[in-house]
Amino acid sequence: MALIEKISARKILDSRGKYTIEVVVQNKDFKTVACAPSGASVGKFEAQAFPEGGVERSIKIVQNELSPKIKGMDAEDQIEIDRVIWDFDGTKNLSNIGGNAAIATSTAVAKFASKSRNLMLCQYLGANLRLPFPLSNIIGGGVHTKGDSIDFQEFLVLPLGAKTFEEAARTNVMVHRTVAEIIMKTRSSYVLGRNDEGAWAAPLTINEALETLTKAIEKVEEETGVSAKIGIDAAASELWDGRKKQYVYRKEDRRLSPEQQLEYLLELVQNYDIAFFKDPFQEEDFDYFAKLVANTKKRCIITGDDLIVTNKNRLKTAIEKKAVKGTIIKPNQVGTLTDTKSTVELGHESKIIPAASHRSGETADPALAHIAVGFNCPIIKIGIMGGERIAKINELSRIEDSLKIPMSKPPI
Ligand code: 2PG
Ligand code: MG
Repeated sequence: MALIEKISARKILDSRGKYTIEVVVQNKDFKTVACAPSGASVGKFEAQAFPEGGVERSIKIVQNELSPKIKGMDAEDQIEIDRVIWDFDGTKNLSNIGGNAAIATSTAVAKFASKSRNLMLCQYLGANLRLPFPLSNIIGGGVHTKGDSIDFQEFLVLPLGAKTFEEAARTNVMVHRTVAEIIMKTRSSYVLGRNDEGAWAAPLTINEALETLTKAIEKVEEETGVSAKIGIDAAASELWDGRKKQYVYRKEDRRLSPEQQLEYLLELVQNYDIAFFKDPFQEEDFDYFAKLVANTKKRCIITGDDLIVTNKNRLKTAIEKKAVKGTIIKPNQVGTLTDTKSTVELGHESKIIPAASHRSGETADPALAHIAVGFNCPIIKIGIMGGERIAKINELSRIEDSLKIPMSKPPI
């Protein structure tokens, strides 16, 4: 029994300098805190992060209205508490209380229960624990990067050859560093900066980014023997012009119909060692996702994020239509840990790979590391630079050290 006596909330800054919410759950013996992240490339079907009136309004609602409803409940009754949150909100997208307040409350409750049992959060959340492979953003563009940036949002590394989490994280750091060395060799007058997720904001075309990443991965593999693959996040909803029904590549000055987009993506997957491809089409296009899955000859985890938004019903549709091989798991998209878990479970049952994921606006809360391990996600999409990302990476290495659990089976 972990009796909740009080829930309070306050505003804090996220890694982009925007306000978000942290929620504190306490009784006279101890207290736990959880913080909510925020996205920039936000899916249209996600929970609404804040209600009208913003973070201040969320805080007032949590303290004055939600807190009395949860007070006196047992933090181990996660399902019940999450139901209270939904019933109290009364909308489909948590727009009254705000998805960020909901997930921070839900996560703080789980932390509270785990603390009362003296367990790490991941141990409290699940069994047969394994460590996830970190999928890290190395070269970035899209809405996470200022200026005339690359049209795709992310070029990532997935170190599937790593035998331990420590080795996996080190590989990603080395690839990040090596990419900068390669870029600076040919563009020595350029000042290389980092974007919202700590990826290099480089003046490259999509092909140049892929060539650079390929070289860096090969070089690191030569040095360390650890093999790694490429990931891409096209964040295609951000490229989509719904009126003209085209994907607009501003930097490369190209417009592609969905059919041309399909041909282009198949060509990329054929030409590069891409093992993970997220959001290749806009968030409503289950059919073209399915065409990509059906026509991809290599093993590549075609993954929905904005398409599914961690929502079980949308994942069901994607499964029926054979639209994805992987699904991004972002707890704040769906608002509670109970919902997050049931989407992950549907993924597991249907052989869809769940990849736990950070948001571009993050906090130093390490909870995502525990959620990835506790819910058996074989991949965690997380940056390898910046304190708010490293908080999760370091937490995973602490989990590795203290629980001595193995890596997940490579999902591909
Ligand atoms: C994404 C995320 C994280 P955002 O698109 O997957 O990389 O970005 O939080 O802006 O949606
Ligand atoms: Mg996004």
